[in-house]
Amino acid sequence: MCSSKVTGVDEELEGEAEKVASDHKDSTGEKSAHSEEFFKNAKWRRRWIIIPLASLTAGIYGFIFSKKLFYWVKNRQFDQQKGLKIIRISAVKERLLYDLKQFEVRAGQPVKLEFVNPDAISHNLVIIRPGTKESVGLEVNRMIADPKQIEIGRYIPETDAILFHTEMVPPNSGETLRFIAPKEPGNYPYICTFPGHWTIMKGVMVVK
Ligand SMILES: [Cu+2]
Repeated sequence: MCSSKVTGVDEELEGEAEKVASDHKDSTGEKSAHSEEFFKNAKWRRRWIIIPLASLTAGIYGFIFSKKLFYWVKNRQFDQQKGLKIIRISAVKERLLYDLKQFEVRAGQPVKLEFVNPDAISHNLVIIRPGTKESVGLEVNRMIADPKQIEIGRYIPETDAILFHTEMVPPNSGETLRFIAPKEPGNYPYICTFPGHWTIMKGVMVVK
């Protein structure tokens, strides 16, 4: 009798263990299904961020590249023109001067002007209409009095007197200007509009 009672208890315990095991199995299975879903969602969330970001980056680089390619082709076409005049002008180190004080071009001639600045400060090269040196110079002086313009540091006044110009060229760099010489013959001054330079840093483009 005693033994049958023990057997009964054993059976009861075995049943409980099986139930616990089965519960555990269920809960583990559910948990793993949840985890899978979570990781799947995270993966998609990452894709939804990465895909537009990658597309945007590719678009920006594509735009920059196509713009550079456009100007490269345009400049190449310009440089292959018949009768192209190539002029090279350099700023003179520590002298506030250009190394070329005068050059000649034909009216309507394509001109490629390579300006280099080996000096320790910035310079530019601004080609202006005949007889406007003083008025452009005074405009530049006015700009120097404006702290905002000094912060911008460009010193290119808004005036019809300016025909062609480089930007302010930093030390040890250069900029190339490409333009068609004016049709009107005359003496076209070029000046540097860095504060205080225009009165001495100058030259003349003679159009014949
Ligand atoms: Cu200068």
